[in-house]
Amino acid sequence: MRSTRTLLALVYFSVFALSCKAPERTKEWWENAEFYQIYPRSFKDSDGDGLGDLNGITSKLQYLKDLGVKSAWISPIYKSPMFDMGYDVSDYMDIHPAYGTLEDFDNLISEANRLGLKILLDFVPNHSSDEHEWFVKSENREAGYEDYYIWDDGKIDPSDPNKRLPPSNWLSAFRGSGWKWSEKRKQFYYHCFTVKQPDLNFRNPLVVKEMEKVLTFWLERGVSGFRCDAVTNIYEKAPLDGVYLDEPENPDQPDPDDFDHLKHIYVLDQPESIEIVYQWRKILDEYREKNGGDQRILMIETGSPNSYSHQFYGNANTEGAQLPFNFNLIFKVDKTTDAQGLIEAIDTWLIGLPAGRTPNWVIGNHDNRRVPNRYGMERTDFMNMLGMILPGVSVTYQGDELGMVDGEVTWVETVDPMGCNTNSTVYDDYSRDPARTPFHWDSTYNAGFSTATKTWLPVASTYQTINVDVELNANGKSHLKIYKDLIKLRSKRVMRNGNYRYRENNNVFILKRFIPGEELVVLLGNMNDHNEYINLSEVDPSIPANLEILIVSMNSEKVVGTTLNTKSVLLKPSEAIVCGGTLAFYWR
Ligand SMILES: *[C@@H]1O[C@H](CO)[C@@H](O)[C@H](O)[C@H]1NC(C)=O
Ligand SMILES: *[C@@H]1O[C@H](CO)[C@@H](O)[C@H](O)[C@H]1NC(C)=O
Ligand SMILES: CC(=O)N[C@H]1CO[C@H](CO)[C@@H](O)[C@@H]1O
Ligand SMILES: [Ca+2]
Ligand SMILES: [Ca+2]
Repeated sequence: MRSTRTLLALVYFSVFALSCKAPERTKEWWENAEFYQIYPRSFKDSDGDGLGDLNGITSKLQYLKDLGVKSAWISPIYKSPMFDMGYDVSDYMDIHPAYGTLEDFDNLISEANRLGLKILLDFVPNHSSDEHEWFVKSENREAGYEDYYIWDDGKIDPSDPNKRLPPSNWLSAFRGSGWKWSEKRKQFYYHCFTVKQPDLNFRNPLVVKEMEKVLTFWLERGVSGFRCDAVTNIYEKAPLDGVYLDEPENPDQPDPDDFDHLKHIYVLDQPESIEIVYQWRKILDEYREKNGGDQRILMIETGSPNSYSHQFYGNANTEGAQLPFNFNLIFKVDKTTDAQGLIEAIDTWLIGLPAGRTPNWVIGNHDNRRVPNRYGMERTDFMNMLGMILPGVSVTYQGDELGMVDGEVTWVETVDPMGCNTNSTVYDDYSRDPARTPFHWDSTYNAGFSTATKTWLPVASTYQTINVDVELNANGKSHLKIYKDLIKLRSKRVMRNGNYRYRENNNVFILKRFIPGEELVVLLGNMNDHNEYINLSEVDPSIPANLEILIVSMNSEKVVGTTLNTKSVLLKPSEAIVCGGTLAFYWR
């Protein structure tokens, strides 16, 4: 057994030693980047009205620079009546007045340029606000705008021929029918999200053109790309002989108003929604050819099956989005997940990943509960380590670097339509507000977010212990210091170009990044609720007897800079550590 292993190892080593000689391709800026999601309403309020704004963001770009992230994507800042917190755009080429002006935006970009940070905007193509002039004109059947949205007469109500019923059983993601009757136009329009967010009709070439103009407008103002919202919703199945087809029911969800009550074979994941991303990529590439500079990029919001999501990357003939978001660590991992479950969640994205494409890891955003609440307080650092040490791109939602926990938002304070569309008893199961409360800068009034008497959502009660100031100045460890150390670690060659393998042993998750004969980085995370011993040499003979401890989780008592004896590693429940060393030879 032993000798075959050694022999195998030698064979692998020689294969890899050879392949290592190949010159390294120069990577584009985004391929190893850390992305940081700014939720503008809650990041920093510069003028004391209780709402975050552009000047607030600009004043804090230095914070992002100090964190070490490469790029920020900003949730919508466009003019909006704010029924879905800006995901209901009433003018794609202007800034929401409470957030600032186009001039403020230009200032933000020039400050970002000065600091070497790349800014991406959220692009919301699937739907506009019903207060957008396109919708107003379309509802009035103004020439040229008639077909900007998805209009239909509906079905005749058998009990009253003067009444109409919705064209199909399609549901809104925010509960209830996805069709809304317009008294003015005497037709229904389709809205996958709130009634205030009518879906645009991308089967109309004029709409496609309008959206291309939006992309160009912001490229010219200096953005480095776009994070594209709800892309899998863009196209619906075209009506058959003028009739929209009903979706089949999903027996797993009996509540008829819940979006999951139907199997979305017609309103999600249509092939045309992939094609349009390829067209946008062309626009970005052409813009770069003409104007120079670094690659402009597309990040795609997709929670669809990987076989669909992976297609956004492009194919042998066509380039697509650089980064379709990978939400598997959000959807498939929670407090109860064991190491095997985690491995499956990681596999789900990496297996079938088209060759040469860059993986990415999202662990939080404004639609899901905070990292400690979802994964368990004790696993907070481990999840940040995982997102940073797995190969490719990491995506952090603002506050996750601090270990921010869900804020407390009462029914009366609730503003998210997903919460408001339910009732005072169950709203907390639906509302996305708890993850959207103001960012914690320091221990002063309103966590240093705003001087207002009332902020748009209440500041979470935890702000005096979880905030930037306290965590930066902590005597010992802090989530924030751990996060910054992880970003520093990412500058190592092994993290940029190294190979990777992950496995588990007695429910301890083990991830290694390595360049054979050169560098090794190992992440260990105990997913048990009891102490666990592991013998790494037994699990992976290529790991040397001693490694240096580089980064440890808050709950660890190990000391950074000391040596880890890998033949006998004791890990406390949920303890996570990152170690480094030299890799003698290749081992699978
Ligand atoms: C709130 O909604 C839930 C689930 O839809 C329902 O079971 C409950 O009866 C409702 N409560 C009130 C007070 O309306
Ligand atoms: C760890 O495993 C190695 C390789 O199998 C073995 O030589 C060593 O004795 C083990 N150490 C302990 C503490 O079990
Ligand atoms: C993660 C994300 O961006 N979610 C958004 C998807 O789109 C809907 C409608 O625009 C928003 O409400 C979500 O916040
Ligand atoms: Ca403000
Ligand atoms: Ca749509």
